[in-house]
Amino acid sequence: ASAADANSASDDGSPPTGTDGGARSTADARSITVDEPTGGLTAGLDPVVKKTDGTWIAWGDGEADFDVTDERNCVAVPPDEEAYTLRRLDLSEEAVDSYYYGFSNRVLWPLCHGFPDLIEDRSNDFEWYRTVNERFAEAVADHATDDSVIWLQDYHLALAPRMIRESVPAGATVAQFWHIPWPSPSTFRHCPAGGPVLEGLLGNDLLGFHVERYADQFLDCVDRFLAGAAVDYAHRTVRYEGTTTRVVATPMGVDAESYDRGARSTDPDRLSDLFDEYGIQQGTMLGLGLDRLDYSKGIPERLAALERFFERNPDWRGDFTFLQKATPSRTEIETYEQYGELVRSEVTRINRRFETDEWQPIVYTEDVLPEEDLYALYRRADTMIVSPLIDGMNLVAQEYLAASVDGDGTLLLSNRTGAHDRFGSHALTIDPTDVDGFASQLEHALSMPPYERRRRMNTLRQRVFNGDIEAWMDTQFDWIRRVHGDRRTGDASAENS
Ligand code: GDG
Repeated sequence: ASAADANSASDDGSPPTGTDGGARSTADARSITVDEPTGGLTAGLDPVVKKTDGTWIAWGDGEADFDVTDERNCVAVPPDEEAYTLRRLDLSEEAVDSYYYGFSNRVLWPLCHGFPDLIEDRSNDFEWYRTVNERFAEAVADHATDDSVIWLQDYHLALAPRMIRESVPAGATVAQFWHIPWPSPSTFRHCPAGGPVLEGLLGNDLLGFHVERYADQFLDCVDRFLAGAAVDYAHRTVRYEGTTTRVVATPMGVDAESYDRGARSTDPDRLSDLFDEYGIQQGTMLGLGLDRLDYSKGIPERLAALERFFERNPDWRGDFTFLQKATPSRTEIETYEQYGELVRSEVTRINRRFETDEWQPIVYTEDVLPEEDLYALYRRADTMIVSPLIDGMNLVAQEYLAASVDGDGTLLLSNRTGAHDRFGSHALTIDPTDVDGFASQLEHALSMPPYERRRRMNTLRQRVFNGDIEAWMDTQFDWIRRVHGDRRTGDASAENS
C-alpha cells in the first residue's frame, strides 16, 4: 500500500501557497511563493506529506489564472528539496466566499463545535460547497490508480469521499481525518444538509477522529439520520451503499522533537528584546495563551478567570503577567469580527482595573510570531492556559509541553478539549465556564511546589513524546494499510476487525 498519494486540502483558508504567514522559499522560475500558514492542521501535516513523497492537492487564493492540471500550478515543496508535489486548485473569490467562508465555516464549524445558534445558512453556499468538492474529486481522479491511497483532511471535504469513490478505480482506498469535533445527534439535526454530509463521508473506507467520543457521536448520527445505513457499534463500522467505512479514534500529536530542539536553542537576548517590545518586566511570572481568535477557544472565559484571580490575589499584582497572543482568523465572518472586538475590549477593561504605572496584568498582541519566538515564549512561560469551550484536539497545549525543556511550568487545560482526553488530571483541569474554579486552578499553578510541577511536567512530556506526530502518522498509515489490504482482497467486512 502506498502512502505516496496523500491528497488533501489545507485548513483555515491558509493553503500552503498563500499570503498568510512568512515566506519561506520561492520557486523563482514560476514565481510561486511557498508560505507556512498558521493553523494546527497545516502545521501538523507538512512534516507528514514531506515524508510520503506524495501529491498534496490544495486550493489556491483565487489569483492564479491556471488550473490544477496545468503544470505551472504543480510545484515542488520546498522548491530546493522537492520533498513533495503541491497541486493548486484555483478557486474564484465567489467560490471561496461560499465554500470556505460559507458552508465550511458558517455551517459545519459552528455545528461541529456545538454552536447551532451561530449557523448561517446562506443561499448558494451549499451548492458551492458541492461544486468545490466535485473539483477536488476530479483533481484526484485525474491521477488515481488502482493502488492509490487518497487521504483527505477535514471538514471542508465532506462530500468528496463519495464522489471520489465513484470515480477512481476499485482498488484505490479513500481515507479522511476529521480534525474538529463531531456533534451529538441533538446538535447535528440542525445541519442544513445533514443527509448529503453523512452520505459523502460514508464514501470513505476509513474515517478518523481525534477521540472516541467524536467517533461514537458520528455513529449515533448515522444511525439516527441515515436510512439504509447499517451501523455496527462493536466494530465501529458502517455499511452504506456498497462501502464499508471503518471509524477510528487516533489522537493527533505534534512534532515534539522539533519543539524541544527549538526551545533548547532559544536566544536569551531575543527573549529579553521581546519582553521589552511588549512592555513585560523581565523577572515576572509569566502566563501564556496562544490561539486563533475563534469563539471556540474560550478567550473571554480566560480573561474572566484572570480578572477573578487578580481580585482575589492583590499580592500578585505586579508579579504575574499574562501574555495573550491571538491570531485573527476568518475575519470576513461577522461573528469572528465581533468576537475579536469583545476580546480586545475585555483586555482593555481588565487592564484599566488593575494596571499600575509599571505593569499591565494582560499583554495582548495579534502579531504573527516566527517559530523561534514561539519556542522562547513556551519555554519561558511559567504557566500556559488552554481554555477552549470545545476543541477537536488542541496542538498548542502539546507544543508547550514539548518546548518545556527545563521540566518546569504548569498547564491549565480545559476538560472540553481532545487534548484533555490524552493528559487528564496530569494537567490542571479547568472547566472554562466555572470562573471561580478556573481562578483557583491558576492560584494552584502559581503556588505549586517545584517537585510537584516537575513530576507533572515529566509525565506530560513523556505522553507528548510517545504520542507525537510520527506516532499519529504511523497509526494512520497502519489503519490505511489495513483497509487498503481489505479493499484489495475484497474483504471489507466488519468481522475482520
Ligand atoms: C484545528 C482544530 C486541532 C498560532 N499562532 C501562531 C502560530 N500558531 C500555531 C500554533 C499551533 C496552531 O497555530 C494552532 O493549532 P490548534 O490545534 O491549537 O488549533 P486550530 O488552528 O483550531 O486547529 C484543533 C488541529 O486542527 C489539528 O488537528 O488540534 O482542535 O481546531 O500549531 O503553534 N504559529 C506561529 N506563529 C503564531 O503567531 N508560528
